Parts: sequence; structure tokens; C-alpha cells
Amino acid sequence: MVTDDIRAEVLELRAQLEDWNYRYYVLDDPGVPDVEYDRNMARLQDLEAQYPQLVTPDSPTQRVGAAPLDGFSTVRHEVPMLSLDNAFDAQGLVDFQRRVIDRLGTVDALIEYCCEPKLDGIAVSLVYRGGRLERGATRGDGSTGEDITANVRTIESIPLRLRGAGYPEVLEVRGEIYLPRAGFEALNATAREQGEKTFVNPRNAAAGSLRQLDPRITASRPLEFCCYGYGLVDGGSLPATQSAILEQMREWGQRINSDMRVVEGIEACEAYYEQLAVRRDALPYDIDGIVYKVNSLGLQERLGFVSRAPRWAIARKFPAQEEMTQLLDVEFQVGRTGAITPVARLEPVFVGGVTVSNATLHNADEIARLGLRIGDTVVVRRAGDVIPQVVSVVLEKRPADAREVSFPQSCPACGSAVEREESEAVLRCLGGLVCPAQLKAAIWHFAARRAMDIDGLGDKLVEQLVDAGLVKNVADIYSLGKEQLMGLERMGEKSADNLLAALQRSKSTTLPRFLFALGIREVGEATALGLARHFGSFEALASASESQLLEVEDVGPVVADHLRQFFDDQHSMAVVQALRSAGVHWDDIEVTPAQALPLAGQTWVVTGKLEAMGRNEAKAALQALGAKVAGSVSKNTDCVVAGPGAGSKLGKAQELGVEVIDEATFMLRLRDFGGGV
Ligand code: D41
Repeated sequence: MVTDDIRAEVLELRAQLEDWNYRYYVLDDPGVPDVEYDRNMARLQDLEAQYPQLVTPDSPTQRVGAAPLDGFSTVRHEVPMLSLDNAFDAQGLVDFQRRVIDRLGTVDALIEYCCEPKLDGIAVSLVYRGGRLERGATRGDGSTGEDITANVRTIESIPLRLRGAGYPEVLEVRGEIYLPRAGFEALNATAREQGEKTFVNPRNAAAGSLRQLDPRITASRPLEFCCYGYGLVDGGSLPATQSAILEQMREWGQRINSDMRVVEGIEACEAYYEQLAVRRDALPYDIDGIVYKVNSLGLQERLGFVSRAPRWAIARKFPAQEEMTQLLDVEFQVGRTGAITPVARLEPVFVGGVTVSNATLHNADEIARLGLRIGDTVVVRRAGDVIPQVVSVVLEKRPADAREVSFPQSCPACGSAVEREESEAVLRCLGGLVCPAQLKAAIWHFAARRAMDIDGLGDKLVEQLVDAGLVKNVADIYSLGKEQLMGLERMGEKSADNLLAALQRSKSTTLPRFLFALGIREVGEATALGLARHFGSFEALASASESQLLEVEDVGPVVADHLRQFFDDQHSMAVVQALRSAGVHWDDIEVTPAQALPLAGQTWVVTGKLEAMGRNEAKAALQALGAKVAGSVSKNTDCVVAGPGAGSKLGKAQELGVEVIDEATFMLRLRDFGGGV
């Protein structure tokens, strides 16, 4: 028997879960921690298991994936899904506007355009009837696509029910399904681990995920949806501009792109393009251009379309992120820790906005998976700030004399033995600092800005110093004389003086910087800071037992082991001693017990975009001062650091009367607490 109370609880749970989903995906601001969401979902699942008569197809429990299909059926798009014309440069945009104006006749004001980043995904149609998701379909050829309803239902950013009121009886929402970069990387990492084929790019991964006949597989892929328009509308109406329609779609629960903007005139369109081009690499998803749409639906109607593309829209494309080129050779690079990485030497090619002549090949497994041979034509991809990757081989273009890649039996830099650890795919040189390649990398790291900050000790110079035998360990750089330096290529008196002055300056450092500069495996900046704060002095750290090391936050058994190995190694300690004899010094840090840290017992929240330090760094700095950093604002929050774009967390803080500070104030406070990183 289903009581009214139970029915009411089920309805309330659904509304609550839908609301949290909306806040998470559409407003980009989770209302509650994941555990709270999971708890409510579990409760709803329990109730629905107990009372199956209460299960509805649009319950949030019904996303996990239905039974596999035999095939996809074909659907007709009642309103065709048009395609987009392309412009490849600024002139292409100007020509577009010319055509628009010619068609419209004289226009006295600037034309308004709606600008949207062009997501590199799969265009889909979602039909809602009575506010309920009825059908999801691919664009296909624009007239007919495939029914992928079971798959789109698993995508959490697609609402199963529309929110609010006033939506048409039938509303076809159109948009793009895509895989964010992080999801793509994670998917490929898993595939790599399991020895499966990796996806070439996020777009292919999204397409492959949607084409699954088993919706449970689709459910496991972190796909997202973003609405860009509409199709069939029946029993209701939409606002009169593209931008207002998107805003309205958002009210009804659809995700829209937060970078959508309305601008006036084609020059402003080009300016928008330039702004996004700069940010392209930093976006969490791939975009391949900008779509411009004449904002007014009235004007759109007057413009109409030609051969399936609207005259009122155009896509201005970014430079391609994938290109074909030839693999000239594979060389092997030795890193700071001795890891030997195969590097592809490529026929230079312009891709992702830069000329690429090298690409990482990761390891032997990767080469085997690609089936790569020297001489092959390969597809190179450079997206975001990531290093260029070889993503596939174009087998049709393989020359008859293509050669297999052979791995070195000894270190290519020093001839020392190499080892492949069982758990690792990487080959490692066992030469330690005898290996010039490892030594060079160690010195580069030592001199880096965030380490000892030795201005002027660049790659080329280190190369010369090591090759000439002038530097055999990092400490030797402090014994270099002016005459020696001036004997080097491209080193005049002035540069030699400058370098010596920079070396002198670098001797006065801090313990965290020094620890980071030593290049101990797995000890990054944050760990170095944690170690310095915990132990206070180099001596205390060097004599700490493994279990004492493990007391430091962030330090696990692997890091502790690397640390002990370093401090137990006579050569390493001799170098540290030599550095101190050369005058490298720092002040010990007063060790503060956790309870005595300035922000002990406080809970902080960081929200919005932090320009100077980034959110993660801000969190690390707060934690180092003893604060707890929470994901949402409550009455227990002591302070909120809010950058530009802060959303409802800021609203919540104001509502609760919690202190809110901006980034500049935050930096000042950090300085007061001595917590600057
Ligand atoms: O982000 C996109 N990929 C995107 C695609 C977008 N923001 N807007 C689009 N607008 C249209 C029209 C103007 C035809 C409504 C589109 C596409 N079309 C589109 N996507 C795939 C084919 C066409």
C-alpha cells in the first residue's frame, strides 16, 4: 500500500534531485556536497524498489541506462536541422555581413548578432512533449537522424522534465552533445590502462559514446549537453531573438553556453572571436570556432536559407587542431628522473596555432598501440596547452620502406644500463647524475623561477656547461668564474656579470624553494611547502623517519620513500653540503602545531575566478594556514573569497551574513598571516 506520505516523499525527492541537478549543470553551482545528493538518490531508489508502481520514466533514478537495443531506428526531423556556412578569416565575416545587408536592403542601425562558441561535438535534437523528454535524435543528414533516446536519457545535463512553466506543448530543443577535455583524458587513460584502443579526439569519443547500443555504456561516459537553438514548436511560442530564446531555454532547465554574448556590428563579432581565441586553450571543452547568428528572428525570417544553410548564421573557424604530417624519426629523451621518453620528430606542420616539429609518444606501449613506423604519415593533434600528440597513423599512406621503431638497450645519453620497472610502462636510465641528460634536466629544474630563480641560466647555457665538463653537479654552478663563462659561446662580459649576479642573488632563498629545487622525485611545490612548514628545518626533515614523514599532509608512502632515499644517499647529501658551503642559505621556519595556525578551526569557501593565484593555489594556501576549505556556503562558513563570476555561493553568503572578500583583500590577508606561497 502506498500511503500519501510516501507518494509525497517520492515527489519531493524527485523535485529536490532535479533542482540540485539544475544547479549543478545549468547554474554551475552545486547546492550540496555529492554525498548529500547520493543519499537522497539512494533513498529514492529504495522507495521505488519497494513501490515499483511509483516509478516513472522521468524519475532521476531512470538515467542509469536501459537494456541494450538491437539497432537504432530512423527518425525524420519535422523541421530540418540546417547546416552552417563557414568563414575562415575576418574577410569571410565582412562578406557575410555584406550579404546580410544586401538582402535586407538599407539598414540604419548596426545589426545585432548573437555570438556562441562553436562546440566540437555532435548536434542533436531533443523533443519535449508536455515538458517531458520524449525523443532524442542525432542530426544525421539534417532530414533524418537516428533515435538515440535511450542514450540521451543517461546524460545528466539533459533534463528529463522541463522546469518552470509556459513552455510550448511540443518543444524541440537543439544543441550539441560533447565530451569535456577532462572526461576525454580520463576515458583514454582508462582505455590505455586496459590495453584498449584510445579515442582520437573528444568529438570522436562523444560520437562513439552516443552510438552505443547499450545505454549503460553511454551512461558511463561523462557526456554533456549544451543548447544552441530550437526546432519544432507547437502549442506555445518562443521569444523574438536568438539570445532571448537561449535565456528562456535556460529558465526551462537547459544548459546554455555561459560565453554567449550579443554584440552590434561585424567588427564587434571579430573582437569577440579574438577574445575567445585567446581563451580557447583554457576552456574545459574543445571549440572549433564561433557561430554568429543575426539575433532578431524577424530579420532571420526575411533572410531565409539557401541549400540547407541559413543566410542569417555563419561559423568563423579557428585554425585546425589536427593536421597530417610525416614522422621523420623517433628519438629518445632522458628526463630528470631518468625516464626515457620516445619523441616523434616530425616534418614541421602548422597545427593549433603553432608550428609543431616534435610530439611526445609517451612510451613503448603507446607506439605499439599506434602501430607506428618511421616514415609514416601521422595525424598530429595540438589542443589546449597540452603538448602535441600523435593520435593516429594514416595507413593508406605508409611508404614501402617504413621502419619499425626500436628501443634503446642502454641510455642514449650516457650508455648506462636501462631498466623497465614491472609496474611501469617507462624505461629508465640507471645512470643517475652521471648521466648528462639527467644532470642537465636537474640543473634546469634547480634554476627554474619557482625553484632557485636563477635568471639567465637557460637551456642552451646548461647544455654547454655540462657538455664542456664545467658542471658535474648542481653545486658546481656556484663555483663558475667569469673567465670560464666568457669562454662559452654567445657569452659576453655583460651576460657573464649578469649571470654571476643572479647566482649570487639566488643563494638567499627559502626552505620550501630549496626543497623543491632539489628535484626529489614526486616532491612538487606544494609538498615542499608542506614539508618545510611541518619540520621547520632541513636537518629535522633529513633525519625524519618514514613514519614521521607520513604525518605530513600530502605525503604518502611513495613520496616518503623517495625522500628517505634522497636523504640516505651520500652523493645527494654531499651536493646539499656543497650548496651550503657555497653560501646557499635560508631561514628556518617556526613550526606551528596545527591548532596554533592562524586559521585553525575556520571554514572558508573559494568561488568564482581568481585571477592572480587560481582556485587550487588559494585552497592550498588556506589549508597551509590551518583552514578547512568547503565546497558550499553554510552558516558555519567563516569567510568566502569571491572572484568575478561568483554565482549563488556569493548570494548564499550574503543571505547568511557571512563575510565575503575579493581576491585583492584575500592576498593582503595571506600576507598578514605569512601564508603567501
Ligand atoms: O555549438 C555549436 N556546435 C553550434 C552548432 C551552435 N552554437 N549553433 C549552431 N547553430 C546552427 C543553426 C544556425 C543552423 C541553428 C550549430 C549548428 N547550427 C549546427 N551544428 C551542426 C550542424 C549545424
